[in-house]
Amino acid sequence: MDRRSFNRRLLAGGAAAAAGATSLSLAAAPDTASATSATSAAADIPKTAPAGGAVRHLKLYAEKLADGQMGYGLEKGKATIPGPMIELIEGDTLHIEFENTMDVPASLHVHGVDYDIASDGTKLSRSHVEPGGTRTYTWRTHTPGKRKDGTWRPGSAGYWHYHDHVVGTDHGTGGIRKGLYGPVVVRRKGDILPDKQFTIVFNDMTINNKPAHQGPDFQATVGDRVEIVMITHGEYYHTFHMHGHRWADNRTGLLTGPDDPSRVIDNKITGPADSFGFQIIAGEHVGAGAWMYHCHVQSHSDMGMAGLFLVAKPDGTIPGHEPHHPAAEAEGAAGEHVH
Ligand SMILES: [Cu+2]
Repeated sequence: MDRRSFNRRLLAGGAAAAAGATSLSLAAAPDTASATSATSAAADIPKTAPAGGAVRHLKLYAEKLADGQMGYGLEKGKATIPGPMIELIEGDTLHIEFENTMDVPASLHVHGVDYDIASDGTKLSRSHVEPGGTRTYTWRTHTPGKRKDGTWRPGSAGYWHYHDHVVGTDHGTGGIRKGLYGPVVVRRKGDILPDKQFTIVFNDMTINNKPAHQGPDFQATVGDRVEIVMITHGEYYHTFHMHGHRWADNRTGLLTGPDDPSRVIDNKITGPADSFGFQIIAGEHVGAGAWMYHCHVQSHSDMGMAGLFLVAKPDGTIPGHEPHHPAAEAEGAAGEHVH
């Protein structure tokens, strides 16, 4: 799928229930359609997140996949690994009607946002879901502000994630290992919105539960504002490295000005259940190409924890790149969220 149809798809997929939609994006909020309607590249003024405060609803399924793995999906039969991107703005509330279509108990547990103990998604709090069952989980978010005692209360904005907490063990070790995880992005009013989003999960020695040495690969066009959401799960510590692109090690990955003290990096250590995200301009100062991203623990990259960030010229070509796995690449090109 090329960049234009991707953007149209995001728009067309405004309602999570729309056929084929596998992400809950900001476009889902009726009053924010204009915020994501542009097919603009970074040369134009970037669109920003509107104010939050919406109450939203989502249906989410846990499913067994044909290969024995497990995934979350917005429609029956459409589960993916990672699960769908769930995007909110500080102040939003999200009710998720979660259906467990599998033959083992499962749940939905989230990091970073606010929830009552009834939405904890653990057996301990009896907030899991038996096979064939349904449960509504409610996630709330808030803006930053001052507490009555004068101290600062952080807002919910950040790059977070959700996962099963029940399959295999009471900590969801089996569910996470098999693919029951996904990204959550909570934005602050005024945050810059990306043209494209990709989720990269280092899960044990895999990336997105794919076989070693098989990506996943992601595709963009020079100038696209690309958002990477990076999550780690499993048993190991990793270092996430991207070739040719750098970001700021802060909440958004962006600098706010010339005096912003955030450190600019291209490599970050990350351990189980960590998550972070950032935006880059594809090919900025470096041009089109098959830019590698990988775990920089040497034995891990040697064992196949590597993929490609394919940055195409406006005419669609990627200099020097010959696809090794055309099928896998097509999937990567579409992104994990827009199948
Ligand atoms: Cu590693």
